[in-house]
Amino acid sequence: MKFALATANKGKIEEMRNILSSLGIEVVTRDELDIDIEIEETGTTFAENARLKAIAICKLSNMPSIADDSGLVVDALNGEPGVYTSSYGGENLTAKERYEYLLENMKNMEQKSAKFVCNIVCVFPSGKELIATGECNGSIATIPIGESGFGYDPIFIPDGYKKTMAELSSDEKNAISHRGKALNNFVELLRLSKASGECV
Ligand code: ITT
Repeated sequence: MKFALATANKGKIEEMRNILSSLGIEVVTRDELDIDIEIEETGTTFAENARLKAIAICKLSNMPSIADDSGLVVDALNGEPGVYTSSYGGENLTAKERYEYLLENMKNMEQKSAKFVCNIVCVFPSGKELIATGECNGSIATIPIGESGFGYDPIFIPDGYKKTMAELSSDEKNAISHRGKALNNFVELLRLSKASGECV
């Protein structure tokens, strides 16, 4: 079975494709399907937004569709930017400008703890839905370091590491990341639902 990926974010697409192919799941992207639409993320939770994206792409592709909604939850900022991570600091900023804005807001905060959260929702043409989550705990760095990954990786230090997510190789990141965990959980659910004879 082939799955459509509902994300338009190139960093996510690369990671999702690598992780899912290592788990035996083949995916096609929106670009490959020639689907060019803006999906409004009007939900107030990661799960709601992932569901909106998966439903939209499932309708257009008529394929089982996997959506990722994710973000950075910072304790000292009362959970911000959370579901608004992709637009934190305003519209039309670069990824670098967004994490610089976050670093500025964290400048005088002693508490640096944070986590990346990922919700994966898969919607099937039958209407069946699977949802899986993953989290990666860590802390916010004082200065950005590293070139790998995307988004806020240069300012996020995973627990147990002395380097940022952007200093890890893609395999190292995928093994511990919120997305890696959520996708592993999703594939486990998919296998269970197939094994139990549920029609997907
Ligand atoms: P799609 O909706 O098309 O999937 P998006 O970038 O808008 O792409 P989200 O609404 O889920 O996706 O926004 C999540 C943001 O959180 C994303 O833009 C990144 O800035 C950040 N983010 C999520 N996962 C990340 C990761 O692994 N490393 C760094 N930043 C991440």
